[in-house]
Amino acid sequence: MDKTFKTEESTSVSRRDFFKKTASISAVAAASLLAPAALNADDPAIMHHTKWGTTLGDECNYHPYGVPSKYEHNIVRRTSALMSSAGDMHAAISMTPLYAQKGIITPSGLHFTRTHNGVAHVDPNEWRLMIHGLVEKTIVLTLDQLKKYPNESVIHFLECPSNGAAEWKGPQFNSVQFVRGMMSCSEWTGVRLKTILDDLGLKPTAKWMLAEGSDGSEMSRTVPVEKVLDDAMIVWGQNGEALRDEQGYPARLFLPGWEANLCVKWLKRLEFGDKPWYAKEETSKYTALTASGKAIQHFYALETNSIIIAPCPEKPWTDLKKGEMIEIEGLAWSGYGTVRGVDISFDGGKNWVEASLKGLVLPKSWTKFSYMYKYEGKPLLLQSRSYDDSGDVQPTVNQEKTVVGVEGVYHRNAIHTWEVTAKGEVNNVQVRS
Ligand SMILES: Nc1nc2c(c(=O)[nH]1)N[C@H]1C(S)=C(S)[C@@H](COP(=O)(O)O)O[C@H]1N2
Ligand SMILES: [Mo]
Repeated sequence: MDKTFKTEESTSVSRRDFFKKTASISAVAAASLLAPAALNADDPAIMHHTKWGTTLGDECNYHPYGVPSKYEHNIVRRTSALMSSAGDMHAAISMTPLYAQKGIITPSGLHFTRTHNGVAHVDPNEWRLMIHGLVEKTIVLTLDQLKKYPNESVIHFLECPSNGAAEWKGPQFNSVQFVRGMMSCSEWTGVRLKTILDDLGLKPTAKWMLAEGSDGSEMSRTVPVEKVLDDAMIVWGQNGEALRDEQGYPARLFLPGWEANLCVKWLKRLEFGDKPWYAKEETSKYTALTASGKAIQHFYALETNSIIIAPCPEKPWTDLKKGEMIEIEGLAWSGYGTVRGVDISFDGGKNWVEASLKGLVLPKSWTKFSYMYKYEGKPLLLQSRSYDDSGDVQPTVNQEKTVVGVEGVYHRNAIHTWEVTAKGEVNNVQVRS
């Protein structure tokens, strides 16, 4: 029997009538909101029984650990030989498909991954964490012992400080995944380092902490003790389950808002000292050469940034059509605090309108922004510009260039531009002013 629906006039109509009704409702909606696809009452996809509606489905537990629909097979991380050590995929980076991002949580299987010596597969029974140096009590923790500390869950982005670096001297890739995909956002679960240190006792002379990984790269970075005692964590949970191997299973360092490079994976050792260690990754790398020839060292938090993910070259929807209402959507974030707002420009930065923030607006997290726009079939230079509660605003390419020069590849947060052509195609371009 047909289900009945109440219309605005409050009359009862059959299911078929309902489809006719929607036709007239759509005409109104087209003018005010989105232009829906033309209604085709004879569309076989809606008029006939489907294969899946007339056969038995799979048993409910056919995948004890679920996987995405097979029709989503194209939504994957991607690598580029250009962002690897001479094409070797052990020292490489794979990027998150931002064009397919829903909400602010990246599915764990799509978290961007950076490895300097390949993905380590650590046996949790053999994993140990040593904490020593300028502490009253040295300890070696098993994973079980670590997890006995009270835990917290927090939502934060993680971003490689060279995200977008390939773009710096001009557009390289016609893809949002390659332009900004060295970042993801997750719910992380673990213990605050302060909680452990309250237990061990930090000596007053301790000013720096060395974190060292157990993988072949022995990734090590030094962290100022202020950050350690503020919001630094050792995390073992990601989006409701254990960390993925790629993200440092069974436990990694997590420094909210700071360069992902500092968030040492497959963590093995924390040592407290009175001066920085000047490890390889904080001398030859992860410093910023400025125009004067001097490099900036010890800059950690990632500046406010944003990127439009719809529209983008990967076409999250089909081609833009003249007269269509579209929802311009993007991600904004700041390692210094909370995103306060995002402006959108359609003319390469001459004029700006304010987008709205939607969903959760959290510190050091991705924040979604949105703007409803009627596409008139004219070429656009589409930009977003975020600002945060620390007072920072995203600079233009030229403004950033005067401060940090052109050589450095880290902490690039200049305003990004998509060109929308009169045909509705979206291209990666650079507007400098
Ligand atoms: N032990 C270890 N930790 C590491 C790395 C590594 O190669 N080994 N890469 C670092 C870099 S450069 C980045 S950008 C982040 C990436 O974290 P993800 O792979 O979880 O996204 O991990 C950091 N921590
Ligand atoms: Mo990185």
